[in-house]
Amino acid sequence: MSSSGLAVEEIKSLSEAHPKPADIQFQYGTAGFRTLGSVLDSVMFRVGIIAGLRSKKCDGRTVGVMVTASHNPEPDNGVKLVDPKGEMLEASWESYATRLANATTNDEVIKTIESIVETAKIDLSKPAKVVYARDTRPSGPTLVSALEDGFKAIGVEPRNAGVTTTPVLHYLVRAINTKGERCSYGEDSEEGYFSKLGDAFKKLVTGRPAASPLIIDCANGVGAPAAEKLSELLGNSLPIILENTDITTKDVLNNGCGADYVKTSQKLPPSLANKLQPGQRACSLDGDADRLIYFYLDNRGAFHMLDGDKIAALVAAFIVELVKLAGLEGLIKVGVVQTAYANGASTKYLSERLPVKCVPTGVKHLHHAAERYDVGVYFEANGHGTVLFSQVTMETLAQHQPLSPAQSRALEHLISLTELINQTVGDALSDMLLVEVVLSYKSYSGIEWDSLYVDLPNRLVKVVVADRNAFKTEDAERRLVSPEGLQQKIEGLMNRYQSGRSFVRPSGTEDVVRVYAEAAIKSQADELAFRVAGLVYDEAGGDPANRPKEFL
Ligand code: 16G
Ligand code: MG
Repeated sequence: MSSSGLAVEEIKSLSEAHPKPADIQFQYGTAGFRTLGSVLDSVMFRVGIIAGLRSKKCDGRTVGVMVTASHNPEPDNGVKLVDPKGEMLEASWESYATRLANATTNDEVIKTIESIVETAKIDLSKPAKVVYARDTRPSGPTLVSALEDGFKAIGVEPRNAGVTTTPVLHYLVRAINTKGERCSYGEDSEEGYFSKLGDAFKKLVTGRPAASPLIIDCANGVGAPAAEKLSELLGNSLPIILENTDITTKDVLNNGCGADYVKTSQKLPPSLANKLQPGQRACSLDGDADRLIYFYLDNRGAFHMLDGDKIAALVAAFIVELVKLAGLEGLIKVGVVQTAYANGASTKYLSERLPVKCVPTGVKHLHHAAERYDVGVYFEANGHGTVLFSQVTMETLAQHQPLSPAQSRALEHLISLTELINQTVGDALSDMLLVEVVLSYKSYSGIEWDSLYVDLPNRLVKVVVADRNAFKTEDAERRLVSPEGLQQKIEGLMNRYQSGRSFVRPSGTEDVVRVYAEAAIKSQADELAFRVAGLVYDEAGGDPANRPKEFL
């Protein structure tokens, strides 16, 4: 042990085994570190150290580490940290993680750790506890051992949660840290998670007519074993048919299936073509089961998608109704948080009924904004979201004296919803149960749910540019401030289309600029998107010889 309190020699010798690739710069972005699994070894080792430091900083409370690349292709992998309440890592620590990941030599690794310890005022004598898990990617086991070396280097008491979903890991972190407390989040095990969800669901659907079978597309990922456990527990209370459950064959993960495939291609996963009956409900999870998209085929076999916006509309309206029925109107205010990607029709539908806030893309922005409501419903259009009940709301629910059996029932339902919903993070399985509860209460099929409002046709286009950082936005990413003058040009185009809306933002996860456009008719939405993409390409100095031919 050196005078700084670090086991310098031990860190150095372990670090030796996990050298940083010379030519790669890593960045802790909106979803943590994420790139090809084959280049992430040194990052994992160093994230193990950062996790230990974070736990020490949090007075020895348990933090979480999830090894996953979510909906990305199978060769990718990634890692993200979870703070003690089960939330995403505090933003200021993202830069510490980035700095340590990019230290070039062993000496620099030590120096960077020392500098983080000093800047963040970390007491190294505190204990460090970390719970960690991985998804089903083949690169997972090796990367996890690098992570474990990092734990060893900084003296972490590790707890391996094995192969599980991202939301389960978030749940575990919160459950471990609230164990034995009045605000205990539940039993700190995967079984505890499933029984919490399952019990709440069964309570909510008791006495309701039996549901017809729901198909779950598990993206050939970690959602498959998880959904299977859930399905066993639910028994007849929700008949489930699992599809895309192959977690051993190479290259099938997220390939032609899963929530991202459905949302981006706006198509049925081909593997479901002969399985999904007209009118039957189906949903897709992503590769780590924190995103959910529903869909169905109508009587003519046409595909209809029910995305995060539709989930938000369904759920928010239901909670507002229960709050009224429970006699809590005025005491509990429900609000919704969306991003610029929310379909204009959903924003219109929701704003006519309750307060709606728009924030920049990325779960942490939505989560924090939702915390400001008594009940905050947040969803990204891509299917990531949840509902947060504030501490005051939880107390209001616990203390409220209902004046009638109807009020009492509504109150019980609200309390069960707080158990059913994973309030730490968006959770595909928990959200799926939530949707199923509302559909059951409203006696809605997918068709009735879909008809709450009609989506404006929309189009998403990627533009590869030399420097995406040249694109800067304001007003929750709805307007560009740089490159100068481009926003005016975009608005000039938008105004030419009925219900036209378009915005441009640099991606936080890929080296591209994204263009979103919507308009009253599909061909116009496409045209607007490709025109704006063309403007962006030219403005960013794109080579005319390589200009994609669809850009107008
Ligand atoms: C990340 C975000 C997701 C966001 C997406 C946008 C988290 C956990 N995930 O996956 O919320 O929708 O990035 O990607 O925050 P983009 O910046 O490439 O468009
Ligand atoms: Mg995911």
